[in-house]
Amino acid sequence: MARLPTEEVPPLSLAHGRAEARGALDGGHGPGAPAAPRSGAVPHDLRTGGLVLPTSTRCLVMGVVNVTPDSFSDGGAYADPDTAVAHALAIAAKGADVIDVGGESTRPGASYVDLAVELARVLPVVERVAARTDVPVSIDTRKAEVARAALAAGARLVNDVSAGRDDPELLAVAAGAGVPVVLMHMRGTPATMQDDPRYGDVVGEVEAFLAERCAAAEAAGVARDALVVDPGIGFGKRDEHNYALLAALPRLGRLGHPVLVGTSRKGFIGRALGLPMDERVEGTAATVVWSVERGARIVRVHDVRAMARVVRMTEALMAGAAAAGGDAG
Ligand code: HH2
Repeated sequence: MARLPTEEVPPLSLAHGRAEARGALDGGHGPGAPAAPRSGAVPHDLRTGGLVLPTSTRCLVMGVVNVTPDSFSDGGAYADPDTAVAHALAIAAKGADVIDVGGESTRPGASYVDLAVELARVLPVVERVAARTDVPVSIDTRKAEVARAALAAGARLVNDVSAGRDDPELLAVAAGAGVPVVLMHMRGTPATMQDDPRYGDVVGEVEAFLAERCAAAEAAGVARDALVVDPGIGFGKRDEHNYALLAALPRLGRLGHPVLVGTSRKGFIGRALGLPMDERVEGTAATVVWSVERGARIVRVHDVRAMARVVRMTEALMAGAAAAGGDAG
């Protein structure tokens, strides 16, 4: 049984933003509109199905819905479709700008999920969530067939951790539907990616990879202003690689596309703090502040209410600093 009936979910309008996300409940943002990120690069907005996702002006919150038995932080919690739908609607009400539905764990060591299994996991959830909220649904998949079916069921973005390499047809599917695509860097596959990852120059290699995958997506017909890039925190990286990439977000922003950052609850936070999965919310918050300040335009998170507030407060600080003329020290 769904835990959250439709009536409890407020009507949402992306173009105008939600009351809480816009600060309307407490009198607004304070110092004014969010400041441009430190990189100085202003990424484009994302458009999908008549909606504008305002990535040129603020950092969006992508909330995670894992319809899987084995995801690294919440495996099994939302494997039942009713529970997954209720969770998706709940995170929409808590401030998610995008709801990312996935049916295949990409945790280190995870094995491939059959097409039929993945379809059976995600489709009923995408269909029901898309019918019950205006918050756009993104489909987190490496398979063209899953993307195609999810888009037909109402999804409005595609999030591919393989950046169109596992199934090149996926880019053509996104192009045909005219939807934004997240292209993420990963070394190898989830099954092998943490086997002794090494780079000569991790930032340069990830940057070159993302530029090449953007070109491949454009060659497949995806519009330039539909592309989102993601350094793939934890995907074939040691801690030192994750830290280097997080430090280099302004440089990745200069690729000219919104940068998505997914640090939520990941292992490097646990190792830095010596804390288990269920105690990483503060560590995640620190990475979200860091990422927003360095130009991330989408953060992919599990703890949506808390991280939506962290994003808004960080943007208020940035706008306040800009209004005060920058560094006061
Ligand atoms: N991280 C995960 C899954 N999908 N997509 C993007 N674009 N960026 C990420 O960093 C990213 C992602 C891993 O998190 P989660 O979905 O919670 O775990 P699992 O893959 O085990 O389902």
